[in-house]
Amino acid sequence: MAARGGDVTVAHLSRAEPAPRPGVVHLGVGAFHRAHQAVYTDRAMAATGDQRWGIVEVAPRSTDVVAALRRQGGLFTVLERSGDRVTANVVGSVAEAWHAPSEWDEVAARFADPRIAVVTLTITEKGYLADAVTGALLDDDIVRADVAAVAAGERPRTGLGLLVAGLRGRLAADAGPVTVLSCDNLVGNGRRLGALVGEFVSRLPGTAGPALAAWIASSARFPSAMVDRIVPATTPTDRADAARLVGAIDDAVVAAEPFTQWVIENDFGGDRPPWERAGVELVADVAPHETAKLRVLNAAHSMIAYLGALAGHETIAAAVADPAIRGAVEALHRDVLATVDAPPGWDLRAYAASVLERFANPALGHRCDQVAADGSQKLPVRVVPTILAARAAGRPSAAATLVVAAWLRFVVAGRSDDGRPLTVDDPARDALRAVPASDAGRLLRAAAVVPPELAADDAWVGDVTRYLDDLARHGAVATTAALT
Ligand code: CS2
Repeated sequence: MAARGGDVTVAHLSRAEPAPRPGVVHLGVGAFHRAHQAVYTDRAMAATGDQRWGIVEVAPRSTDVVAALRRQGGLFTVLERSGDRVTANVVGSVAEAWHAPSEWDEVAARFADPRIAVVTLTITEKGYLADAVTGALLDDDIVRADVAAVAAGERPRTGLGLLVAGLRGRLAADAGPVTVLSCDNLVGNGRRLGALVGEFVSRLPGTAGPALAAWIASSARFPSAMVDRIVPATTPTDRADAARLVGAIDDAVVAAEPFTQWVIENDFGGDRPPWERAGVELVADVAPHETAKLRVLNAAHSMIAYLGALAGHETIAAAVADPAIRGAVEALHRDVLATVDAPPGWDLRAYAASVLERFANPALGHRCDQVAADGSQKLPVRVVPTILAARAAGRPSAAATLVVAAWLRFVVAGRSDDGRPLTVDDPARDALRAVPASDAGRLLRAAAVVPPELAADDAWVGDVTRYLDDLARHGAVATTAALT
């Protein structure tokens, strides 16, 4: 397809060389995946000439990106934005793209293909179908329907269901060992995914469950990983910049910050892409990296998103330039640094400072409401552990507590302090809005983001109540004064 751009006719990005051979299946074709794992895999293949690691993209729901990638022979552009500099790189690691709901047979065949050695996932926190506090697999209609679908050999609907069905097909085809690599922001993401797959499999009726469980125990690995790159949602400006810099229309373009990091626990079931040649760190234990990243970077991101949105800032960069919000983040970082161990070779103070610098990148245009989405899934992983660690050590955690209150205020009020409506996208929204807005105890029980012992701690709930009251009366900026 061609379109007129100014006086030149511009065509879609298209591939002249053959696509790499499929070696990786990826579930969840979002912007983050394209700017992160797909780039590392592209670089690893370019650095080594080993073309066996093409990515088979599987979209559990949306069709747009699948259609765009197909149209473009799998190619897409990653823009790097920093200050007023923007550069463009075309990424060639995508071999195929499939839409699971309408093309399940093709997807199942890829899982059962012996050339596939690794399955990666970016299905977001809520895609794990786990209770955010206990980590256990949910027992709701969605999970029950998917367990029944896998048992009947039919197409599952969730990412987790697709994975289990794929593993079952792999066992049936005797396609060999596989590594399942979670790339979502959860602590112990691989271990948790392995446990959730195990719970899912144990609910399969008859002998299917034990047989699959035994095969998974012998042939599948679930290493944990820390992933990091800020990748905002794509905008029309990104498409225009890609057209200008690459000279082609790109409907799958993504824009990211220059920084990128991937630390993977070195525990693979079989072969794998030569990712270390592209800058991936392979370590024996990734837990310290995950913990530090989630509590320093992601927790601060959430704080900035909620306080920023309430204070009327559209973007993370604008919010972190507000001295009141920056001061609150520095207070949060003091709480975090007092309770977190540095990963080997890291200087946590320098890390915290570098994170603030990355957030300040004005070229990203990262919207507060994007980071604010799904707080009920994110806070238990990134913010609540700091409150619990501080409590266990007899230390205060006012800043982390304020994040919980700001999230509640954001979801329940749905308006900025000057009355403008906010985009609130959170699975707990309706449950929270059914409870009186100032009743912290009931709100916390309605959303289950903190463990029961914290929700029953009157002193802590009293702190949340006071912050909620201050946020409602005086607004986000004035409330941060209590921290500094
Ligand atoms: C963000 C993350 O949206 C969010 O919740 O905190 O997506 C963040 O940008 C990445 O984890 C950075 O690696």
